Amino acid sequence: MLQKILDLLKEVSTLSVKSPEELESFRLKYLSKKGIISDLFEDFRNVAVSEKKEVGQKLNLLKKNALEKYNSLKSELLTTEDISQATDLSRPSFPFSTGSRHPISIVRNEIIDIFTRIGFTVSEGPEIEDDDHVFTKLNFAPEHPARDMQDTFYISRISSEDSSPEDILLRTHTSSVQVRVMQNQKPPIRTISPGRVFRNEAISARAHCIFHQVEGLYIDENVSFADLKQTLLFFAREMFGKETEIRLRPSYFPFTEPSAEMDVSCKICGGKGCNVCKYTGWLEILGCGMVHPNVLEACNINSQKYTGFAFGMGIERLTMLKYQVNDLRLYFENDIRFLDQFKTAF
Ligand code: 2NM
Repeated sequence: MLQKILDLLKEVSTLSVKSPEELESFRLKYLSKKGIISDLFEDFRNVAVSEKKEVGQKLNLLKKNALEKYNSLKSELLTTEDISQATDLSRPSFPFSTGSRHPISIVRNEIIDIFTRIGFTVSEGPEIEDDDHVFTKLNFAPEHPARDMQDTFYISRISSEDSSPEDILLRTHTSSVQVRVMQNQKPPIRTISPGRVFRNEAISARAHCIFHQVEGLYIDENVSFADLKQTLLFFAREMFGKETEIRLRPSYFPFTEPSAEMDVSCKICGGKGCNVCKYTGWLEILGCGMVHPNVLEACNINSQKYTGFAFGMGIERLTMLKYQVNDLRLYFENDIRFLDQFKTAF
């Protein structure tokens, strides 16, 4: 019996299987209730007392080795099976969730993309500014209401009576970036400045104290109002579709003369009138005009030699028109249920 066990030990250690069926026959042959090892334990009763110790040890060893062999053959089989049939190695390792861009970023990138295609660069500047760059150089009169504490967030204010060049504040528009560009670059200048701006307003569905703007500036010799019109028509058609019409209405801004507000034909109803355009067929999207000579001179640009146009638009407003999400607060709350809906955009 001892010899039989020793032979079996050798047999078990060299065995291998190629299929689940072979593995099952291995189990039945050695490890089942009617298997070889079980039989040997039956026979063990009849072993002479003097041999019991040695035979017992070897028999236990055989049982242990056979079990270990079974388990290792089983896991070997599972891995080879997985790789050869069950696993597509090109699949992602597990289901994962991709992030999404914020709708404001999507629309800002779209605006940047359109203007960079026609030669505009992108300029950035500080969010914390001084009175000079936000108001004075942009031809805002000392008593202009926009300078009021009710409209502007002041960080430090030297005098509450008059504006002082040392007043430090959060920019209320990104025109301040363009003042810096005009001071530091020579015409021709073609640039847009996207960025956050801050106004001291009560938060509601239609107003927020932080929002995003893109302002544009084009300065060269002989830049005319016709150039402004064609540039903005191009922009409107790229942004809203090639059938889009524009309309300019006279307006007023301190930094431009003449000034205008631009409407685009309503894409939702095709100009027939609907809820979105308040039954007018038109949507206001930006302000624009010819840069005021006072602004050019304040930034050391010769207003006899150079002219320019500028425009400014609110990104939130364009995003609302594009996605029909009409509560501004949704853009600032970063609720995953809101953001998730922009996954297919980029
Ligand atoms: C607007 C409307 C009209 C504007 C003006 C300038 C600058 F710096 F050149 F004077 N930048 N942006 C401008 C003009 C902005 O926003 C409604």
